[in-house]
Amino acid sequence: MSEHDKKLTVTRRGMLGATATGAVLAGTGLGSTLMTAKEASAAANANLQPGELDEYYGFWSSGQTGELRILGFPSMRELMRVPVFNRCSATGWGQTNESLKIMTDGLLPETKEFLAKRGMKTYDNGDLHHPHMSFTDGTYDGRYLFMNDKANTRVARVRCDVMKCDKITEIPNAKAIHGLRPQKFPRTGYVFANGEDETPLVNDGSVLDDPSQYVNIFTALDGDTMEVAWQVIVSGNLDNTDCDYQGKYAYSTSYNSEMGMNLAEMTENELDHVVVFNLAEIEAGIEAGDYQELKGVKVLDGRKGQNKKYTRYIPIPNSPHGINTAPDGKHVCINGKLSPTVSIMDVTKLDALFESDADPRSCIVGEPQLGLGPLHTAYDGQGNAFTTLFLDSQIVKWNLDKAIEAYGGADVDPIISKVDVHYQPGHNSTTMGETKEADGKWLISMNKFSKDRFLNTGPLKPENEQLIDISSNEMKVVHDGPTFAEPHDSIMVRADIVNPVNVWDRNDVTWEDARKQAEADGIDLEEGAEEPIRDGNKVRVYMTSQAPTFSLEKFTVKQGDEVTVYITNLDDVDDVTHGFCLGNYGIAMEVAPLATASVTFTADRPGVHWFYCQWFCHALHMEMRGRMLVEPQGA
Ligand code: CUK
Ligand code: CUA
Repeated sequence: MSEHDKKLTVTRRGMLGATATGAVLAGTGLGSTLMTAKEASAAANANLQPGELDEYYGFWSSGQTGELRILGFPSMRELMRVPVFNRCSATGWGQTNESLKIMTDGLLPETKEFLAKRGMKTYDNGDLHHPHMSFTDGTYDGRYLFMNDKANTRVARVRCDVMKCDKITEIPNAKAIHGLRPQKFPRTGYVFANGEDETPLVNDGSVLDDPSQYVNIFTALDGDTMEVAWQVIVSGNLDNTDCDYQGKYAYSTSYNSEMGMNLAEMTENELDHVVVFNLAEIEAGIEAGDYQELKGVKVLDGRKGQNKKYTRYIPIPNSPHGINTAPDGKHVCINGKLSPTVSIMDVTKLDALFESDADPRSCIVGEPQLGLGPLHTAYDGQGNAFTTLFLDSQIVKWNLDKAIEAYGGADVDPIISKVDVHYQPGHNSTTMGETKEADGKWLISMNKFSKDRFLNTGPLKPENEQLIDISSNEMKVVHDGPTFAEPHDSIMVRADIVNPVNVWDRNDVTWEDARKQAEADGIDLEEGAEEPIRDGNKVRVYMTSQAPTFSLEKFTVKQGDEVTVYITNLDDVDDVTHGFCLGNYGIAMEVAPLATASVTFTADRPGVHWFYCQWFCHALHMEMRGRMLVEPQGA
């Protein structure tokens, strides 16, 4: 691209940015398409040239699609989709034995039974809202990503070395895991998970339409084992959650302190609350035996009025939603949703609540009015906060210290600027913004509606994630990014923190079961077997793949056999993934470089069935195929 062309690109992009901020600029007489040098450079940075790499990884929720997505920032290019709670046609997630083990191991026995009656091994849908990375000492450490499933009450973990899900835990006793955050200090540690929907504590049908007996559950998992560490019964439902930089407290918003069952009941009170969880007191309570054991989990009672030191309830104006700890390690913003305010909580004042039963509101040190529908707040690490205003379709930039001074009576306006977004933002996130290393470069506004921003795709339209340059006081929208159903939250992580491998380690635990079975059969996974191993009506086929061939051009089984195909990819070249797709059998899976993958099915269709490599791997990729010969029953 010539210098001249580059300038043209920059200018066009800059004009789009100026149009997006037009409404704000119009009133100031600055609404022209002329760009300052600074604007041009910010816009240019967001517009990477071919072959240039991004500065940040974006880890993206996909809502009801049930997967995790990886984007590059600031280009906003989608780099990868990582199936988690969903069934994936490309990778075989939800069909391979390796993925089914991960998807079923952590299910409750009652769920396995329920699904088996429907002919299912696991759920094939999920609703993934909140992906967050593991922390060490207050910042991302690149080990794991954790995420919730609101639809089927689960928490999952993705390994950052291979970017695959390795654990899924169904949470007992609770219903609808929504808010989720990893412990920031000293490390993760705990993964905190909110139960959103209230149900009877033992939900076996003995209590039905008697909401006075419903409870909500807060859960802490152990991020290393993915087992539930403990649970606390609370009053009111739980929405979003976060924790401090000191390792002492976690806290959750509740939009329904009334425990109402319909809209009118749920929004009746002027004040709902934030529940604060005292981690040391909870651990002491477990030590002292102050719990009941329910479905194998130690459950403590932290309901309002119990006056135990596990929880405190802080009144917050009507239906708070997002809760976000600032990088200063001291302040926490609680977003009012139905109230135009954000309440600022000072975590250093929480000790007093537990020690001296101080007024629960004494930890609130600011409550600025910011606009209509505040949902979530992000930070720049320089004392400023960015709050999404759902109803106003704006992001408001404001100063924490000034808001605190104003609450103390000073005549100062904490609001610095506002920018229009398109349209109706839910979450926003900033680069490294939920860590103590927040760097104040970029903000993403995750807008629920895109309306007219893209070519019309019919009644179902994409969401619109807008990239905003926050390097100066005046925020600039520099890019529109359409996304499909239906991201809620995202994080942006400095690229040097995330270092995935290019090929698998042959000793990886993922195919431990395959390795054990091969050993029992006297077979080397890395060599495969020339003939299927028969064990009654169970048949095991061991193959290797090396571009452009499978080690077997054909194998023969009998109709009705339960066949397991194991494929080990011997190509230790980066980006040479093979696949195994068995035509008209509904079978397909990914076999990544140096990985083993396996799939089990019943060979109930007699005849000749071609399998092929469905991952384009070589000039002779089309030729990478073979036959499964199924002898008819009785032959
Ligand atoms: S929640 Cu969706 S906009 Cu599930 Cu984090 Cu606030
Ligand atoms: Cu191997 Cu395509």
